[in-house]
Amino acid sequence: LARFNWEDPFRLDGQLTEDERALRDAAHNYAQSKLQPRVKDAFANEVTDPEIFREMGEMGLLGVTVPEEYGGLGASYVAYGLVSREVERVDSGYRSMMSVQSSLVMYPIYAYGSEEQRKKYLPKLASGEFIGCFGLTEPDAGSDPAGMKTVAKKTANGYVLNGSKMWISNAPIADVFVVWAKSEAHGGKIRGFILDKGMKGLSAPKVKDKLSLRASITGEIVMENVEIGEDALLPHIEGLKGPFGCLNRARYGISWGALGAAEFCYHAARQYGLDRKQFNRPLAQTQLFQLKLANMMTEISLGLQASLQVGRLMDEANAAPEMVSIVKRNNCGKALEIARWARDMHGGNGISQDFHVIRHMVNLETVNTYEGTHDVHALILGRAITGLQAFY
Ligand code: TGC
Ligand code: FAD
Repeated sequence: LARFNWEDPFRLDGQLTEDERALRDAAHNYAQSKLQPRVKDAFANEVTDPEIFREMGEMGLLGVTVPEEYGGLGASYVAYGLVSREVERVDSGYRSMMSVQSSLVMYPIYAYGSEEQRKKYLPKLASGEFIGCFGLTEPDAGSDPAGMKTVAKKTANGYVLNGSKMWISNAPIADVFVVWAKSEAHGGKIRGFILDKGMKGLSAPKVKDKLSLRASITGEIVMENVEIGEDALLPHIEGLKGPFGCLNRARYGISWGALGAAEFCYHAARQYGLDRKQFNRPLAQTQLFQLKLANMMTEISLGLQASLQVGRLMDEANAAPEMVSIVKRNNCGKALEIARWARDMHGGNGISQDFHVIRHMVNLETVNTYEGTHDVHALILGRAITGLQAFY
């Protein structure tokens, strides 16, 4: 009989290239040795150590898919997914820091930017010397970013920006702000702009007292008559497909990341069930406990296979956005469910920071919401299935 491995049911490992396995292992070792020891304090005290960007940069974990000439690794989207999975195995907030930098800041500068913009920003973002953020969401425009109010007005030498963005990962510590605004000079179409920290009229106050994703700093972006030159405009994209092009990549990375958090919870629940005895036998020897573990393993292994397939198609430039919606939505929803089961299976200990499962559980509430909520992705898929638009 072929052997079965409860940690890798469909032998994902054997479906990876040598380079992908090597990067995954490096990310695993970094996350376990440098991030895991920090996370309890970071989450408890709501602190984000900017040094983490430098460390990730040194390890090559920022802009994994960006070509080497701009400081990236030129690696596959599968490799990027594997890095997300390892970082989020520790905490969704750390993966958030990494994926915003990679998919939402470096990607648009690479894909939509001028050669000067690429050279100015990408190497420093790849090394972690610069921290980036991505401003799309506004207080009155979340699921419906087309409703944004931020505007760019033409001036003699460039543009002046007014508006505010809400719930922006990394913003309070960011050096580079990729901001989306309606540009009057372009018929009111959405355009991307790169803003630098310290510009007059630009501020990024911290959103305090989050009860989820506390290790990842979140802020507003407030723009009051921020004057920028023509060279701040991302020249090669117009319309909502600009930010969505970035989101396709970030959402895909999240589909792997959420399962990293789920795997942590699954492994922790299994071990807890083996160690703890009630009614004179290990909890893991009860039928209900085993049913939950079987469900966890099944959902994680199916989800990983689906993300791997989407990643392979992405590497062939042949992945449809709806495929990404399937894996973002399903993997986040299942990961949240798995974290809730794991919390329950730890009994009272499940609510203690020391066992980590409740931290993953509350983090995954955010992961299920940002980058398109669970329901918004259902509507994207519903539109693809029926041809009928149900948003409005
Ligand atoms: P719709 O009419 O569907 O499309 C407008 C234009 O965009 C194009 N497009 C896409 N292009 C590339 N990839 C995609 N996935 C695309 N989806 C749409 C589309 O072809 C069209 O182009 P054109 O040339 O015809 O103009 O737009 P809509 O306004 O009806 O959109 C509806 C909806 C719900 C699909 C969309 O607005 C949506 O996805 N809402 C969710 C918003 C969201 O995901 N926000 C994320 C903010 S960033 C974030 O959360 C970062 S957290 C990261 C972290 O910390 O890790
Ligand atoms: P809403 O759009 O108001 O949705 C509220 C509820 O209504 C949801 O359940 C939703 O599914 C439902 N709903 C909405 N429309 C419909 C509909 N048509 N039919 C049925 N139900 C509907 N944004 C950025 O731009 N950059 C970032 O870096 C970033 N980081 C974030 C970090 C954190 C910690 C959080 C919490 C959010 C972040 N976001 C970021 C914002 C995130 O993308 C939005 O919160 C998300 O897109 C949802 O928007 P909203 O919060 O305005 O909710």
